[in-house]
Amino acid sequence: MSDIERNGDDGTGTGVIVQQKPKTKKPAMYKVLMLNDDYTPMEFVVHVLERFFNKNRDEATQIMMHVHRRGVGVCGVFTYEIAETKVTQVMDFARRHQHPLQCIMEKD
Ligand code: TYC
Repeated sequence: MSDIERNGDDGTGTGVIVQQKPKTKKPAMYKVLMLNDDYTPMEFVVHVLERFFNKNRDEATQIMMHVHRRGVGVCGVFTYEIAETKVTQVMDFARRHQHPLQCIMEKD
């Protein structure tokens, strides 16, 4: 609804301010996705999910196996800045350990 309609302006240019539009907006959310590869050890992926996505061992194992079988899986959903930080942390950690693990973000 436009400001004019909400404020009761009937085309005469006069009206009553009923209520200001709430100014908060839900932030856009981004999925952080893990991609499968043939070389990263399963245990390393489980560790990444525990360390950076606060998953317990069972959840981490389920997500890792989903990625292993299906090729891609969701680690979590975050605001842009948090998602970007997670991706950077995972990619740096994987590179430091010389694993080809890939982590990406995509708009939810
Ligand atoms: N496919 C890997 C293996 O068989 C395990 C793996 C799972 C790698 C998930 C990456 O995101 C990944 N060792």
